[in-house]
Amino acid sequence: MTTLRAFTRAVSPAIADCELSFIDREPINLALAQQQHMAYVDALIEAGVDVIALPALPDLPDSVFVEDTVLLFDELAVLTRPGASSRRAEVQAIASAVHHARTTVAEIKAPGTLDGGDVLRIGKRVFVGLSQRSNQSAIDQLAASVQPFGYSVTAVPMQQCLHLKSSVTALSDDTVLINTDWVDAAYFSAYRQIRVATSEPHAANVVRLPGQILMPTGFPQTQAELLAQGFAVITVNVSELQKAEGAVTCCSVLFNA
Ligand code: CIR
Repeated sequence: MTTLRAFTRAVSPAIADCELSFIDREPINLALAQQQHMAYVDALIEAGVDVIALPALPDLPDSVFVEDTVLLFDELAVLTRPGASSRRAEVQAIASAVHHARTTVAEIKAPGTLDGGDVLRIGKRVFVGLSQRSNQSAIDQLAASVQPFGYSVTAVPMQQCLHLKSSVTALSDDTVLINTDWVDAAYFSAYRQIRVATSEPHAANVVRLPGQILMPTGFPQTQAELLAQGFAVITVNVSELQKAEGAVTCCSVLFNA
């Protein structure tokens, strides 16, 4: 049986200086952010995930959002080159842990930029947001790295939110949760689509765990819809991380051990 493993990284004490693109800056309660992050990690552990908890990086405000720094496929890892230059040192910080996880490690190089939050993998299909953070050069580099392993890569233009996974994530191999105001649903026509409630535009970012979906608190209508559709749902309060424009996928990199 394969073990599901995850990298996480503790909240940086500098999180107040995080990058923000689509939301206004509000004070972040650091102690609460740390507590909420610990509860998030506990939820992963409860769900049976083997968590590799990396230490906080005091000089890198956004480093809790490990998802953006590396993509982990079964066959290889791909170190990213984040679109925000303030975040590039986060990649070096995770590289040695990544080399323990995978023997083949590719890297996105300039002029490519790629945030892991823009990469949605469903089986052998890889959708990549062509966003403010991720560009065509990186998508071409990623395709060259993963196509030999049988993956197909599709660029998905999007403008209205930070990352592709702000607008769509997978609930299962055949179903996505999607905000069609932020991404063109036609790209996901091969999947059954469950739409977020119109009053909950930020609800599409959820983590698919074995047998259950992890989502933030505060999206009761979307949560009820998932339950009605037969998904088991667990929730975590990540209010302070949301003020840093994070959500639930961004705080971990899940991979098969
Ligand atoms: C940023 O703007 O880069 C961070 N403040 C938030 C990154 C969130 N990452 C993600 O959803 N994958």
